[in-house]
Amino acid sequence: MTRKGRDTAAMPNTAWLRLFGLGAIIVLGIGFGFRQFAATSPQFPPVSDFMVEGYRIQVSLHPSPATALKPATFTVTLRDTAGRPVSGATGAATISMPQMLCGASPFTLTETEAGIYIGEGIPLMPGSSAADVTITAGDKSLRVRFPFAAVR
Ligand SMILES: [Cu+2]
Repeated sequence: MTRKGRDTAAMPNTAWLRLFGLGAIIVLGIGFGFRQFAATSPQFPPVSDFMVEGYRIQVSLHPSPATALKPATFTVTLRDTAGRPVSGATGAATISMPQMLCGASPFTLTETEAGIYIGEGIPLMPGSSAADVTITAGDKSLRVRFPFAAVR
C-alpha cells in the first residue's frame, strides 16, 4: 500500500518533468524557427557589375539596404570594353518588386562626371526589389536589372 502510494506519487513528478522538457523544446524550436525566418529577409550586395554589348556597367546603391518610401542613391558607372568612362549617355531606371504587382517607381539618371550617372529612386515597399536601368549610349540601349532590398 505504501509502495503503491509512493509509486503513484512519483509518477506525476516525472510526467511534469517530461511535460516541462517537451515545453522547453517546443519554445526553443519556435524561437529558433522565428530567428531563421527573420534572418531570411532579402540580402543583396550593394554593388553589381554587368557586361552588356561590350559595355561595362556597374550599379551601386546607397544606403544598402534602401528604406521604403525614402530616396536611395543609385550610381551607375558606364565604361567601354577598355575600361574608359563613356560620357554623353542618357539613363533612366524603374524600381519594382519582381514578385509583386505593387507598382513601379521611375527615376532618371544624370551624368555628374565622366561616365558616372546618378539618380534618386524611391522603393515603394520593404522587401525584394529591382531597379531596371536603361542606359542609351549612341544607338545602343543597354538594359540591366539591379536587385536590391528595401527595409521598413
Ligand atoms: Cu510590393
